[in-house]
Amino acid sequence: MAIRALFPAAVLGVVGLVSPSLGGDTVVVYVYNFEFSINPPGEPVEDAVIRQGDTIEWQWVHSLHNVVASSGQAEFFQSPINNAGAKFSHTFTNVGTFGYYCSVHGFDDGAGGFFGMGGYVTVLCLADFNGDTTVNTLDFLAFLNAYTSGDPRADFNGDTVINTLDVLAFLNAFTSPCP
Ligand SMILES: [Ca+2]
Ligand SMILES: [Ca+2]
Ligand SMILES: [Cu+2]
Repeated sequence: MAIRALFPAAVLGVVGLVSPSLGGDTVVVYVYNFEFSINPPGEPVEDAVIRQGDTIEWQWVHSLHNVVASSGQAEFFQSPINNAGAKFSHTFTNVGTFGYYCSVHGFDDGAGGFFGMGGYVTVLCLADFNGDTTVNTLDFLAFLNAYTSGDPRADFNGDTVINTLDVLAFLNAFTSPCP
């Protein structure tokens, strides 16, 4: 396509795309003895990286843990002390990295972090298409690359069709200040 021809293949080739979707999705974080992770117990412990408007659903694998946002942050959430099988959700509208902890096995450090059992949720700006926490022309290139190659992530407005409305939606996000 003409748009692709504007950019050398080598440039497009190095643009990485982060897997998370573009808002409105739910990402699961497992709660178990004594970690929070997007991977189940026995697999590497990894914090969630989502985009504005996505929801984290914590799922309890083991009992007697809770989820409490560290104090002084733009996002607040707190679950009861739950048992295995429980679920708790929070939708993130602010961009940034948000600490949380289990008040049974950890505590608030008073600065957006924690001691003991805790984790972080990183929320990326919608226009941060390559997921490097900065919105710049690389995101524009990454979007164009996805668009011209028919990558499902180019369905920026989420209507299941990739067309010029997605370009407009991306440009709108790209030119809007990221909250
Ligand atoms: Ca970026
Ligand atoms: Ca679309
Ligand atoms: Cu705990």
